[in-house]
Amino acid sequence: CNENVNFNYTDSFIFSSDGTMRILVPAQETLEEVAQQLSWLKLLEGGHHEPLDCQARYKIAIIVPYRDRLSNLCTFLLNMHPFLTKQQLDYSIFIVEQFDDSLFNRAMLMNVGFNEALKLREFECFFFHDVDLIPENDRNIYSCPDQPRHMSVAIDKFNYSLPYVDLFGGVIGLNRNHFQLVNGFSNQYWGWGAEDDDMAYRVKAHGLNITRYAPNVARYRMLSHVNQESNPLRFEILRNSRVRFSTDGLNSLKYRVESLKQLPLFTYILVDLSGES
Ligand code: NGS
Repeated sequence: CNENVNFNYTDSFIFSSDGTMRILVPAQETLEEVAQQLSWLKLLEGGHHEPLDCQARYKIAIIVPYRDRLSNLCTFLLNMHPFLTKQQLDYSIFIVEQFDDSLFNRAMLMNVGFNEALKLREFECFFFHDVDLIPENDRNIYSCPDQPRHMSVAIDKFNYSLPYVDLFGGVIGLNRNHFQLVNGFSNQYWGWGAEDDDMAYRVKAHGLNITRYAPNVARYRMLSHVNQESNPLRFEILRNSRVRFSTDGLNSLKYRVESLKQLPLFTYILVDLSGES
């Protein structure tokens, strides 16, 4: 398939000719309402879509770590499905929700999403995606990256400029081999912060490069939300992260799936992380 063709059913009310997208707002913040608003896309079970008239190059999994942000989730789904469908991708969206009461472990949830997605299908590329980031330009192509790609380069919250050169948070894309090569994310970061910096270190330590699209394309809006509780230990854990790359990650991941469901707009994985520390 050619990525990013014009829709036959061009929704010019969403996409303008210069690539800028108008961000859609759910009529009501319920999943049923969003599914209704997206019924024209003819999504398949589990939030899956593939082009009808051509073969997509890769099978792509969008992995979203999640807890208690229904409002953000509704807006995310309402905007991401038309955006990804327009790019003629073969993709599925996975929402990975933390079940236990421990501090949010974003990195571990993404490791779980990777593991569980691969049990369902041979995905070749993975986009690890915060639920509060909405792309604003449809030339920001979610194709399989040759090198790890930082997608959310220019966010409105940061005046559309990169806060620091090694930032590797928000939205990133890696192919399966590279994610396995770096042993996935660390499982050690409970609470907000530094797990993405740890991943940037992993990528570099394995001789890979972080790539980016131009900031006028890789633009995102950040939705409003209550901030996660931060991790006071993060600087300490990050300081000696290197010694743990090979022992802390996909190969030490422990969790229990409480529920796995193919819902109309996404595959839902509810997971208990509390067995791991
Ligand atoms: C850094 C954090 C990163 C975080 C980035 C942007 O300070 O994990 O800010 O955060 N690193 C440490 O705390 C060591 S943001 O404002 O986008 O939430 O991703």
